[in-house]
Amino acid sequence: MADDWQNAMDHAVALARRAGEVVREALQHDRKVMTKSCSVDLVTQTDQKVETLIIQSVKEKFPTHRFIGEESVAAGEACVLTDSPTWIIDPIDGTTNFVHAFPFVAVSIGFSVNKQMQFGVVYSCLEDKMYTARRGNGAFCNGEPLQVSQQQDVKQSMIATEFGSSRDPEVVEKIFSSLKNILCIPVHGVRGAGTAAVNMCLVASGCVEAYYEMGIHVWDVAAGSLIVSEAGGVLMDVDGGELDLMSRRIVAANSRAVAERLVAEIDAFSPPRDDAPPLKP
Ligand code: LIP
Repeated sequence: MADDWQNAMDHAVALARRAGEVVREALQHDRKVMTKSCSVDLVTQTDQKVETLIIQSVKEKFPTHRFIGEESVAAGEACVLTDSPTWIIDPIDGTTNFVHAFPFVAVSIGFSVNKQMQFGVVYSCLEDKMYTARRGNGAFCNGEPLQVSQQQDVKQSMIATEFGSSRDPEVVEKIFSSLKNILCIPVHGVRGAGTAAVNMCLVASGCVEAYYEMGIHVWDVAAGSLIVSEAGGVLMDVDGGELDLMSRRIVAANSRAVAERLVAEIDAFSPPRDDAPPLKP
């Protein structure tokens, strides 16, 4: 069975590279933008094209596997994680960046079995950085091993986060109060690449000590979560409990000390879960 997962991972890496070519090409002349849940929740034809490319290819090679894909869920498919081998796909993580040609855009492919991530692939396609992790085998960027930062003092740390795509004033209030609390610890700085997947790879690479966000989705963080833990990092919920990939909340850090210090400052809220049953019309 182990070899099967390695085959699947090799296929994921090849697909992420092919998807990256499509994204780079589209960036030159095909950024027609549409909206999803609200006017700032963007999608493009390229998101849909790349997701279809990945899912069709995986279906041919691994016909029994299941999928959770950002655009398939937006089109009405269920977002349920079962024990079956499941590909969790964000065809373009950083769609807003893509629309504005802000140069951080990633293809994110996670693979879970028995609700446990087995491998994660994040291709930051404009930087040509291929981040990979296989459970128990470490994390890599373009084949070079990754290691989280050894900094234990949050006051010497750089933190990554995002503002997300909700403009609900209560949500924005909590995002800003968390940000203010964390800035004023004080930390060295706060950054955001505009993609959850790349932010998590920056934690794995030791460039930032931690990343937190409320409002992300399972496809944004599934692959990155394994890349962080295989690089020696820790994952938890924003309340300090165990990470639940469907809860739309995450802290990914180099150490428990830094993660728990951030948790103490986060003004938490609970967005509707990714696996919540659809609202009745
Ligand atoms: C986006 C992220 C971004 C985050 C948004 C959103 P998309 O993903 O990765 O960093 O702030 O909440 O989920 O929509 O570009 O795949």
